[in-house]
Amino acid sequence: MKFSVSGRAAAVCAASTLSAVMLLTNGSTAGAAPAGAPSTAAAAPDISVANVKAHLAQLQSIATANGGNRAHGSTGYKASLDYVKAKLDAAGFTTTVQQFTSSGRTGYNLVADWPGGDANRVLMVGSHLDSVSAGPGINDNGSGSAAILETALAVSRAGYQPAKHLRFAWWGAEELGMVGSRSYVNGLSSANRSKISGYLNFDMIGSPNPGYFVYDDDPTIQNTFQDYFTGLGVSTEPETEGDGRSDHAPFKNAGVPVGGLFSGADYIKTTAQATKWGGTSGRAFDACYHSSCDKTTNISDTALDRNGDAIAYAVWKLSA
Ligand code: DTR
Ligand code: ZN
Ligand code: ZN
Repeated sequence: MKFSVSGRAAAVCAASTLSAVMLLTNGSTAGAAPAGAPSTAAAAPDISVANVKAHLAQLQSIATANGGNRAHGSTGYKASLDYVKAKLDAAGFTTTVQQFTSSGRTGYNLVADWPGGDANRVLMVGSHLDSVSAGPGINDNGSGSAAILETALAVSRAGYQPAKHLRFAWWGAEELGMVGSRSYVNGLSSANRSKISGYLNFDMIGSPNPGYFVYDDDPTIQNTFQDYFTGLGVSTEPETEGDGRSDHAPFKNAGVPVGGLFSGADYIKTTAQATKWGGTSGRAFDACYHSSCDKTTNISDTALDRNGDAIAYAVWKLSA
């Protein structure tokens, strides 16, 4: 079923396993990146932690204005998606909103393509945008959502024109079991799935008592992140307890190389970890995990800053 709404085109892609999926794009076509000082520099820009925190403040305001959360099926979730989409549309991305149904409620994924690059080699960057119903979900996962949004805006500001095609995604209903990302992967043809050269996932990257964990799934992606932290003089640990626990899982199950960063949830920081990373041993990395206190005060600026810059480093490096 096709809609044409004032310069926008909408089309239905193949029904996902959950329900018919509707696409609404902003209509700008893939092609040369918007005019700007073209940059193919290998060096990634600094990601302003102040800008990332400004996005988090917006997500907090949205939750406060919508019953205190941004959960799947809530007005707070859709308002969060509208906020992110507006920033990306203004920055020259081609955005698509995918609808799906889960637990009787409508969910949405936001997919944003940066025009240009090799359509047969797509680097994807994703985070889930939904919170649990208990609270605003600022660390889980406003932190990942805001950091990749700011990275996407940095790509636009730089007029970056990488060899690969860049695609960013904000997933719905991760807290219900990676529903949005699974719907996306299930909706891909095998040809389109094989074009994805890698998927980078960021779920909880600003934990207040942070650890520095790097997904240990794909060695090339893992080494890229480790190189960044080595340059900072920050040691990392492999992320081992998250297998299957976030939106990288559907991509990994489909054979796509995956990686990502994690700053810890309700597990307890050990003495050895506190010695190398600072913070407090014997306490959770994020004591507000899935709680009402997961607010803007529940963030380590240092972890958010370091992880945001690591995301940009990896995007520039892996898309070259
Ligand atoms: N499942 C995520 C939080 C989470 C717990 N362990 C990991 C490991 C890697 C990434 C994410 C997570 C959530 O509650 O959204
Ligand atoms: Zn969660
Ligand atoms: Zn999460």
